[in-house]
Amino acid sequence: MSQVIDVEISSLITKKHIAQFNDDGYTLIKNVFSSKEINQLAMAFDRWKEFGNLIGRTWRKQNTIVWIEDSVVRGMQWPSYHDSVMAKFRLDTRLLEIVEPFIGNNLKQIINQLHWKMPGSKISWPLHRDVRSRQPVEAFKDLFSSWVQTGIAIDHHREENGAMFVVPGSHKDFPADANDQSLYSAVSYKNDPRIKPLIMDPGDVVIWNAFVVHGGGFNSSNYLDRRFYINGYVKAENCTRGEWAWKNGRSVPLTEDNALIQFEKVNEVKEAFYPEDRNISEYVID
Ligand SMILES: O=C(O)CCC(=O)C(=O)O
Repeated sequence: MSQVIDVEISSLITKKHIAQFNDDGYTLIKNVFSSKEINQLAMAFDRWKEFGNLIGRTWRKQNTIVWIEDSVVRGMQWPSYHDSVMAKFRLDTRLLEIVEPFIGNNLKQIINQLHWKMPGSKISWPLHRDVRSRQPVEAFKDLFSSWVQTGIAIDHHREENGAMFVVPGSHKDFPADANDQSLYSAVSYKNDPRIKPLIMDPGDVVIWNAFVVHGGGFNSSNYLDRRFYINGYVKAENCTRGEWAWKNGRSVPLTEDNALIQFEKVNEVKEAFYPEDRNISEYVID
């Protein structure tokens, strides 16, 4: 990282965070949420996991989807339409304070996502760049500097329980061309000398660039769950999709009208359904 004298930009972001984000493609902000807040989020995660166990198979209602693989609840998108705890934290002013120096305060949201990795589960996220999921490409302008993904650690993230790995600097390895599909999957980076686990404690927040290589390994621990709350924001003027998050710094709560994000038929198919019953394959995306 370049030598930077550390100066606070806000109560959470310093010049070092900004330099690390620019140089490495990610930065970690420690102790953003208190243990009480994390307990609240952990309970919300558990309620959705129980919901997943009850419904038993991958299930969708408009933008909200619960992914179940081999009877294991592994992820979910857009709980916030139906869950006041998740909805509260997606618009928490501390998240705005963290992303604002990078993408401003007039923001839409594309990702509102929960990841579980239960001990011993066969869940992993092979190394990739998130640009792969920012589709269609033409809905996003200048993705490199208009998009930030955030992740809140609910549990301790350690190598043994499936912490995310990141390859610092890999966002600059190639021109940031969102149309270049050869960038999307990045499994060959597993032997890159720069790769490192992202060690997080509950309440820490990581933010990363759409072009940095990252992914997560297996949870091989016996007891440590590994839950991660992910919210991705984009400069509103550079994206034609998404739910509003903040308009010039003022938070915008969700309504029951779902915006077009990743589910193309969001306004055609309003009922809940099991995609399998309609011969629809649902892939886990990010
Ligand atoms: O949950 C993880 O370990 C990885 C998440 C990830 O790679 C992503 O959200 O793009």
